[in-house]
Amino acid sequence: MELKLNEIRETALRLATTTPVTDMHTHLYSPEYGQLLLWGIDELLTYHYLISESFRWSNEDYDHFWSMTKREQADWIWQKLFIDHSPVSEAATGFITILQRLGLDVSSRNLNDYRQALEQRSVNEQVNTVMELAGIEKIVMTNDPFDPLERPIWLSGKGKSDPRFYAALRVDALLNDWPHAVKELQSLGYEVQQAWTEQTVAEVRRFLGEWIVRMDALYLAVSMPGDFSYPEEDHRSRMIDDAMIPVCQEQNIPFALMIGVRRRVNPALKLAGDMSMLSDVSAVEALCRRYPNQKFLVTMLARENQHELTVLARKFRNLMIFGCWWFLHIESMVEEMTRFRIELLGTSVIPQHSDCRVFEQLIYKWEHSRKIIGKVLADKYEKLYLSGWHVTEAEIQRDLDDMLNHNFWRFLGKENELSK
Ligand code: RAT
Ligand code: ZN
Repeated sequence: MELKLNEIRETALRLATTTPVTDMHTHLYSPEYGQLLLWGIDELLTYHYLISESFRWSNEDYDHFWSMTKREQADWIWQKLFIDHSPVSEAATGFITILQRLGLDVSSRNLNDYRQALEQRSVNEQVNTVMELAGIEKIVMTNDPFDPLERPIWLSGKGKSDPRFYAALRVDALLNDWPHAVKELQSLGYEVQQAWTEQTVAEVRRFLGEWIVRMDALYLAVSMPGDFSYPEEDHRSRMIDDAMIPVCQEQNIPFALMIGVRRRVNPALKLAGDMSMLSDVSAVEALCRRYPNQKFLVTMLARENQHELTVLARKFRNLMIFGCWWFLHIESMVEEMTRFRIELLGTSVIPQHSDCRVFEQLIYKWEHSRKIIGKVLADKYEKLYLSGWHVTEAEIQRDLDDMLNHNFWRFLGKENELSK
């Protein structure tokens, strides 16, 4: 049934906040992964986004901070960002959204009460509650065979025991730290060497193929610095051309590139010390042109790259842009990016991924973004209505299903996963 003008906004917002989501890039794990699955108040407060914000209010020695227990660090961050100042940043407001949605009394400001309330829950219970509250149906993890905590789980065959969780094979070291990758590959029994020999290429391919199969990985993923350039006479281009693309094609999976990070500009902040960096969109252009049958999932970290990248997606159907990544995952940027992506590409984008590291973050990251996506769509449907094009609720649902769920699986050629 066609919607009336005064029903459009309410319908778009309601459906945007309830449509089931596939979260196609996270750092979350299923409960089988034990300590790798982070959840609870202290993990939430020590999220690296909040760590870097807290240091702006303190001369605390970095090493002293890192020597504190997790609970002490959480107390310290709570004091700085929630008590001494108002929690108005995206990550701080997000923590408040989580408390509220979990039914905790935000106005009490009693951190120990919040801790106790969550500590009474089991991890399985919390995973179910959060997925239900956030409306998340499927979660794609980030999986690294070089991680000594993660590898044994895969080798014991338990890596993919929860059907709601999917794997993505992360290959940063192969592209960005080859000497380290060589050591890791050798220790796993692959006969590689520093020099790019035929045998090394064959062994890298064997490694990638075996781990894609073992993980049933949905895609190959890497984060790249902004100065990533392609094609070049360098290790990265050889690795991509000789090993990664051939294996992706054999296995029929996309290659995901997250471009524009400058790692550890302040090493003392550890994970919180990474910076964003302007990137060269023409590297992606060259890849899409050279490999028209290879699918690329791409996101970039600099705001300045977003428009050009969106235009590029108009030129290459093998390019799917996704998410508002990391420092762009703030309300003003999500709104700006969602609006011009829809204006340039219609609904043929994946507007958001969460990048969550702590399980309850799914609640705020998706709630904040869903509202913006609903608002931007409502503006467009209202405009259409005034021109005489009247959308139905079913059509709005179809559009949101595409953006929040189906586009990803369709791009992968795995629509069958949608009925699981
Ligand atoms: O968003 C983040 O938490 C970053 O630290 C990175 O993990 C980034 O998302 C990445 O996947 O490299
Ligand atoms: Zn990430």
